[in-house]
Order: sequence, then structure tokens, then C-alpha cells
Amino acid sequence: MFLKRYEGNPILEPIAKHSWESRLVFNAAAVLVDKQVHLLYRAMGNDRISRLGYAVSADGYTINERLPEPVLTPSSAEEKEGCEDPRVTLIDDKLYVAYTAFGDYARDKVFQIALTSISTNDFLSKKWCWQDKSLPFPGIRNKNALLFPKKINNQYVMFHRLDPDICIAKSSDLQNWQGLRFVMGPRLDSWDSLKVGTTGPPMELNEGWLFLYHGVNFEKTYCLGVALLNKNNVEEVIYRCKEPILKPETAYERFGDVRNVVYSCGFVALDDKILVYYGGADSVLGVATYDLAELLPKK
Ligand code: BMA
Repeated sequence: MFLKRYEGNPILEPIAKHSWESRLVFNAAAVLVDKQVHLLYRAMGNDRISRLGYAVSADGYTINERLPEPVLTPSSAEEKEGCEDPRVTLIDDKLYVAYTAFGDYARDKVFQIALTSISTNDFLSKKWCWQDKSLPFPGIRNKNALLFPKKINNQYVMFHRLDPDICIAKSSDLQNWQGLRFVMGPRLDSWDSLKVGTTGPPMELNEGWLFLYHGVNFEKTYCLGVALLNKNNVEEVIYRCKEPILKPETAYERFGDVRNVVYSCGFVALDDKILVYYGGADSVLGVATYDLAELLPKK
């Protein structure tokens, strides 16, 4: 069972005359608001600092608009070397963005989770007023954070990656995070044997939460997989695929800034399909699809 690549891939590539995105354009968050797919993508220019760009698509494949300037840029010492790999979650009337803040790595050896938010109105009118920037686990090396799209048992739920595992944390105010626990780890002799991490926010279905994740093996090949989480107890993985649902095969996934990488920060459901946005070889952005019914395990 494999995702089907869009034949028009890549859908986003670097733009040479924009210095901030002249070299690499990849790992994009995706969120469906107002019947449009909004993408917040990671971009790099010659300074190799990651900034986030914005593009929007009505059908999920064709880009209708792409902004010439970045919409989220480093603003503190903790993200001096970049804002990477955003995951966006819509909760009520706000969009929450979790990303990796890359600090002064040579000095502090720290990359960590950062959280911010923006009102849906500001987002849709392209007023980039990011609010409440915070560091949920200050000074702890951590990546791949995402928020679930609703509170569970009255608490916000975050998945994140404490190398090599996907872990959970919970909060009542989005400031203080507790209940850190292991959720899912690497499997021996498998495509996800070295480490695992999130993609975009899980999607609630009758059967449970659909959770797409990435796995890395000892050859450092990044693939995507699918799991299903218990609806009321998201720490419980009730299904996990044996084989990856997408692995690097095309030239734009095999060759680039980092070889053999398919890496996703978001997916959306459009009509009866899941559209998975993913970076190819840390260089371009593609999209691949699957029928929702096919992604789930057969009973
Ligand atoms: C991860 C992140 C991603 C990247 C991946 C593969 O650690 O840095 O942004 O796509 O490695 O290089």
C-alpha cells in the first residue's frame, strides 16, 4: 500500500531571485481553512537559515498564490539558526504553529520545540501577527512537535520527539507541559529502526486517530508510515503499518541537499482523499495521495 505521487510534483521549488528561499524549499505544514489548503513551508537561502514561507492552493495541487517574503522568521537567540519544520493545528479560532527553533548550535548544542499562534482572521488576511511564542521545554533537545486538533480530557495534547521516540505531553494552558510519556519507538530490523517522529496533526476518524509518522533506518533513509491511535487514549497505538507508505524513489526524493528523504509536516483530507505534503531530499515540496479507506487496516 503506497501513497500515489502527484504527477505534477514538485509543487514548490526554490525561487532563485528570493534570497531567503533561493536554495531549498521543503517540509510544509498543511491546514484546511475556508476550503483552501494553506501551506507554511520551510525555506533556505545561501545563509542556510530556515524561514517559513506561505503558499495556498484551492485544489490541493496547484499553487494559486505564493508570497514573495517569509511569514515567520527567527526572532530570538534560541532560533538564531532558523525556524524549521512547522506543524499547524486549527483549534477553535486560532492556528497553532509548533516548529523547531535552532539556536546557536556551535555554542549551545540546542535545537528545541517552539510554539506560537495566530488568529484565523489574521492568518486569512495575511497579517502575520504571531502571538505567544514560547518554548515548552526550554533547553531540552527536542523536535517534531504538533498539537492535536482538540482538547482530550480537557487538556491540550502534544506529540513530540525525544530522540529516538515519539512522546506525548499534556497541558491545560499551553504554557506548562506535563505527563511526558513514551508513545512509539523504533523497531529492530525495520524501515523505522533508528528513530521515529511525527508528520502533521492526527485526524480523528470513527476507528481512532489517523497518525502518519516518519521513520528513519540506519542508512538514514527517511520514509513515511501510518498508525492508528486509540480515540480516547491517544498514547495507545492500536495499529502500525509493517511497510512504509512512501519511500524515496524518484530523483527529487533521492537526490538533493540530503539524499533519500521523504519528510512530511502535514496532511489534509480533501473530498475522499488524504493529501500528504512532503519534502523531497530536503530540497523541494511534493504531494502524494491516498483514499482514506485504503490507509486504514483491513478488518
Ligand atoms: C530532520 C529535520 C528535517 C529533515 C530531516 C532529513 O532531522 O532536520 O527537517 O527533513 O532531518 O534531513
